[in-house]
Amino acid sequence: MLSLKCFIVLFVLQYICQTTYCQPNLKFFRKDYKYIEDTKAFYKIHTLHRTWQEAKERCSMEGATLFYPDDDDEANVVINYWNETQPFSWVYIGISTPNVKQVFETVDGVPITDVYDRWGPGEPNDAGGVEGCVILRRDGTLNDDQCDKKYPFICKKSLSTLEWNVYCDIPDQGYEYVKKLGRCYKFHLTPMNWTDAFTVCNTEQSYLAVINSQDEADHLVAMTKKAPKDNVEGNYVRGAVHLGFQFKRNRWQTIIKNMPLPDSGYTNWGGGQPDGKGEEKCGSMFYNGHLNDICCDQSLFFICEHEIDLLRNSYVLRFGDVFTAKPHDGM
Ligand SMILES: *[C@@H]1O[C@H](CO)[C@@H](O)[C@H](O)[C@H]1NC(C)=O
Ligand SMILES: *[C@@H]1O[C@H](CO)[C@@H](O)[C@H](O)[C@H]1NC(C)=O
Ligand SMILES: [Ca+2]
Ligand SMILES: [Ca+2]
Ligand SMILES: [Ca+2]
Repeated sequence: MLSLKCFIVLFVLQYICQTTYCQPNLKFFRKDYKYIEDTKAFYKIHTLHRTWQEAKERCSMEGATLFYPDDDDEANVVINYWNETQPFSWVYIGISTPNVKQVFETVDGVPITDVYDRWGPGEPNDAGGVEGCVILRRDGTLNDDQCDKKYPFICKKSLSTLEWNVYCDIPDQGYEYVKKLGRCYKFHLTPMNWTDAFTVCNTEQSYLAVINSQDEADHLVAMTKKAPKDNVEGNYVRGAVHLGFQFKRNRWQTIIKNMPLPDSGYTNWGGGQPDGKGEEKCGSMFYNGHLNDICCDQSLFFICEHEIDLLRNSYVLRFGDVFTAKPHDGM
């Protein structure tokens, strides 16, 4: 009975989604990606040089994959965009030799001959016997190169693989809808400094989480407890997560409308905090929910908060019930 009701509601929801409310959004992935209609995909040119492996991981972290051209048309379209926006001469693409030397395949395991294999003159030459990763030159030709060199790269997300997080009204499936609070959160397991964390939340159409009530604090504590963070290695500070407040204009304020922290609804500092004496200008929360000031350059886990636009998403109001079901139940 319940599942039939959910089925009908979800069906209606999807219908509304397709015809009115969600349409403008369907071609949105993240703020930092550019949609190109010709290839029906989103791209981001990363200017920070990374090794091939780092580049691949970076794209994956953004919910995308390391770009490689599917064919001549896509190579042209993307190089054209690259020519218009960035000066560098080559980028890593998602093609390497993961298994056998000189046997090139894409990051998703497709032989290079099934996609784009316009090698430059004399390539691939496996120079020095150490070239296993492929770069694309601006003229459209490929070269095998050393995987630990650092190059810019391009990430891609095709429209057809874009899933919509119906609960949160964004594509990122990493966001979890919290009914009690009427909004969504994502715990980020890649530690970053406060500034980078702020930017990452922003590109996900969200903001570095701001606690506005004890309920919200309790939820962030529970989320932090649950997050599979114990095996994350690296040089970062354990025991606290970045949050959206900072010391600015001689006071602690949230990043939302620069609201003074005491007006935010939650000011439960940890014992003795803030203790940075002006050195620690960024906001964080100890795993137990108490607030802490911390140096902005310290890497920590962090939580993004996403508000759902109730006006555009009026079905949330009308079909509030639907949120007791999973998005794909009965579909
Ligand atoms: C991009 O620029 C390169 C070098 O300036 C040029 O050889 C190439 O034809 C251009 N490609 C496209 C698709 O605009
Ligand atoms: C944060 O890290 C980035 C590198 O990811 C660096 O460029 C930036 O200067 C750092 N910011 C602070 C405040 O430490
Ligand atoms: Ca080569
Ligand atoms: Ca909040
Ligand atoms: Ca402190």
